[in-house]
Amino acid sequence: MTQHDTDHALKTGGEQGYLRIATEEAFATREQIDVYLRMVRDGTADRGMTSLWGFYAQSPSERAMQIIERLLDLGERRIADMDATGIDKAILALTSPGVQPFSDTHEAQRIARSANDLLAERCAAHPDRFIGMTAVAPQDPQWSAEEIRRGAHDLGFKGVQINSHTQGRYLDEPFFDPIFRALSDTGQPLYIHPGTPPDAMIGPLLDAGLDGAIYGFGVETGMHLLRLITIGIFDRYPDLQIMVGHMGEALPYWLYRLDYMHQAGIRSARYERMKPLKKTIADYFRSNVLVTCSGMAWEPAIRFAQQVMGEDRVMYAMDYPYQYEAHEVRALDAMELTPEVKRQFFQTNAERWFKL
Ligand code: 1DF
Ligand code: MN
Repeated sequence: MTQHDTDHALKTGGEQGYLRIATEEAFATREQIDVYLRMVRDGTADRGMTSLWGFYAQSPSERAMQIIERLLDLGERRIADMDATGIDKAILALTSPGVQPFSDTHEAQRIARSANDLLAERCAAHPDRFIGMTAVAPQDPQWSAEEIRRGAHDLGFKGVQINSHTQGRYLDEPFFDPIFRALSDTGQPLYIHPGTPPDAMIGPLLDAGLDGAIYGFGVETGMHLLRLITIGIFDRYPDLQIMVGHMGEALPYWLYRLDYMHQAGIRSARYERMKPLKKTIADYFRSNVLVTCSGMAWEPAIRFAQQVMGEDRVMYAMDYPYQYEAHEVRALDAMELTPEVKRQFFQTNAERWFKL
């Protein structure tokens, strides 16, 4: 294979010098989608869920129908799709927003728990292809902490995914601390996956069609990570690793300005919440943040993040089934990186940070 070959066959097995481990891969359960539909129809869904799941769960379009079908499969269909695009292993999580919008906390717990049980069973059936992340119901942090421990100790999961805000609340509130305590105790990474912005934020995004994966996901999730960094989450939990997709939700590109203005804000004591931290924001990105290229199969962005964060902190993700594109895998195979860095990107960084 030459460096610029972009029509090569995609095979699993590592003959190109690395396995491909995809780190932001989604599945759904029927009961989860049924609750989304119920909420959209009875008017209890927020505006973001009405936009996102009103579309995927009801649209007769080819995109929506295929995505629902693929989300619900944790067996042969998914493995065939992985084989066809050369994906050796998928790190799987309950699709966004998980159970986080459910107003009935017991229903949220029941559906998260049964999704975790199902995922564990499917991972055990395909141990060399599937790896799981625990789904939680942050509206009950203590229950979530116990589920994180069950995921790590009993179910064999390797991380925890939270789909950004929970009914408009952000993880920097002390209310959610039991979740960070459990992550710290189990040594597991937290993947903050996007969800649609809460009603307080979505207005001018939604009316322009910018609320979802095109842009609203990224700005809301990037803000969530910044809320955590600026409250000092990594001073409190120095070993915590937080992963974000979509090339860091644009934050690597912003690091210079973030640090300049953060420091100016601290010096002038403009905001009570904005306290001095042990490190700069850019330094936390080099010690506690990991990014994946989900949805952003774009060499310049990948190389930039490698440059500012380190080559050990940028990982491959496909975002199946939302971005199931063989040509993107080929384009990434053809990136002008040394064989060692390409292996880090596709394989060994994921092995290291998920402790596979
Ligand atoms: C979409 C994209 C939906 C991503 C997702 O989960 C998702 C989409 C509901 O295109 O609507 O995970 N994504 O991560 O880019
Ligand atoms: Mn995703």
